[in-house]
Amino acid sequence: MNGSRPWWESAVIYQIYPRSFQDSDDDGIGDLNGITERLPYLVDLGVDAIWISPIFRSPMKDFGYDIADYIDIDPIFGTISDFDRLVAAAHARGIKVILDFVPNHSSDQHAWFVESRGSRNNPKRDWYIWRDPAPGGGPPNNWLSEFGGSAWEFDPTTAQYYYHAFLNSQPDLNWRNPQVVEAMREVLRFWLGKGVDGFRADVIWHLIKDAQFRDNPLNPDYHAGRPPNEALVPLYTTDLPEVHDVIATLRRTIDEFPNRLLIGEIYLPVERLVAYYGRDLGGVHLPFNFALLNVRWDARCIQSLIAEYEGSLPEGGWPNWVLGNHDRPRIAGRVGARQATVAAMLLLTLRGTPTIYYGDELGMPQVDISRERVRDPFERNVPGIGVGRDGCRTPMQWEAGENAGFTAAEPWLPLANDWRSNNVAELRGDARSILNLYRRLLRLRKETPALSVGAYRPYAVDEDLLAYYRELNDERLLIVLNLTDRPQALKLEEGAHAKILVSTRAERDGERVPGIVTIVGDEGLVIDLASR
Ligand code: TEU
Repeated sequence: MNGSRPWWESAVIYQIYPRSFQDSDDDGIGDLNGITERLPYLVDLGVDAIWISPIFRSPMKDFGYDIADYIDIDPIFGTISDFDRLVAAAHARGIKVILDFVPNHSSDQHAWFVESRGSRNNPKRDWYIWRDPAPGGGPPNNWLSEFGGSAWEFDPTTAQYYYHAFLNSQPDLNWRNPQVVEAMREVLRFWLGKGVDGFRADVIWHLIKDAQFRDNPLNPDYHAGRPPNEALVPLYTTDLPEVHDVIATLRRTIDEFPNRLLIGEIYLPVERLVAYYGRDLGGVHLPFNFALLNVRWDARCIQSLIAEYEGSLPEGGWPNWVLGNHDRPRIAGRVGARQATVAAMLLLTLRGTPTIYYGDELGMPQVDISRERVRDPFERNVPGIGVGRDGCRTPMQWEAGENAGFTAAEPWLPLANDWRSNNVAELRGDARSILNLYRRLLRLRKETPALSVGAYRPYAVDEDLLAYYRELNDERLLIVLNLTDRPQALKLEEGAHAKILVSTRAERDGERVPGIVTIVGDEGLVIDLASR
């Protein structure tokens, strides 16, 4: 259908947070065999690829984003043979597998770091970032950790500090050292050789730090209630020009294998984000576009961010959209259950590769986590200002039975309150459910090239209503999204013979629409304009 396009341009990615998807061995934590068991669900849903958050050997201080061995599976998740079985089973069902690659930092338990901290002159010393104390004592400079406090940890064995952008158990690797680069390329080759279809690279804009270790400037816009690291502008710790050379090297490694995808996790304003496509598109294929995670839920704001993003893409750079992930509040929590259906239609009708966060297809809520059940180290370090990430990581809600079918044991995080009614089994049987909306939209995307790869063109916008075209050859679709709970009306172009293909309210599917289309509250429509 799409000729020579790479597979990810028309694909839909589904993010699995493996601890919370499906437990197969009754320890209350999800695992690889659990994912394998649930592949039929993903096929029925209609996604093309899964990205699995880290499954590698780890002390789990940051739930897998602290890796102690890049080429082994953590026993909590299973074994290498479980992994091989998962990849084979996914591929047999036409589902691609994307792994999480965490290059910026390892665990302090990684053999490389254990060696590095052992002595000042050991061969791995320069694999991490070691500095003397400041002349008067104390940390070498003012750099702050994302998870609170100084980014420097004093190590008494050698009386130097090491740098950690996140937890002190997550020392940053030194990407200015070519041996580190080579070791990490070998890690990529290991998994690529096992047939994985790509990687999502964690905090890739962090890889290179200022060679002179200059202090970061104060952030004049900082205010209380924001995470403490935002008191400084990360001028000398992130998004340095040299990072693009490192990424180009990683990309060349990916390209040693055919048809593999490199996604970069990058939180930056759009004009700096798009630089990560790289010179001559030799950077990451998809720099994750997180603009929808923070946008005000207002049609004009959304339209202008789409316009800004579309207008900033480099020639040939393929767009992508993200509505939720394991670090940010759930979409249903942000905009409410009803608007979550409109958000789903937005995500799946914009131009570019969408990533669905597990459970958003059920409208899973943002869960309030009581103090005793907090697991997230970010919340523990910086309590009480709402940075906690547990609330968007609660177990997948499969059925009305014990623990929602997620586990036979006590789940590692509590289930959301609504699991008895809001679960896959229940929603799959209800034609009007958000789950079936996701399924219908995914099917329509697959059948309609205008939706998956067609052009985007704005049609109309006011505070309440957002409308845009998706077009390819003689296919013309109009997407109309009502961002309010009040009815709206929209005049179509003259002479249109229009038919509703998908409504967020299933009962309107197939309805013919006259010159003026009415949209009920919290409704979104995909309208076929070419049909006669
Ligand atoms: O997150 C990167 C990141 O930018 C975080 O600081 C994010 O802003 C934060 O979680 C607040 O929402 C990645 C991973 O996705 C996250 O889970 C890890 O904890 C972090 O890197 C360190 O590896």
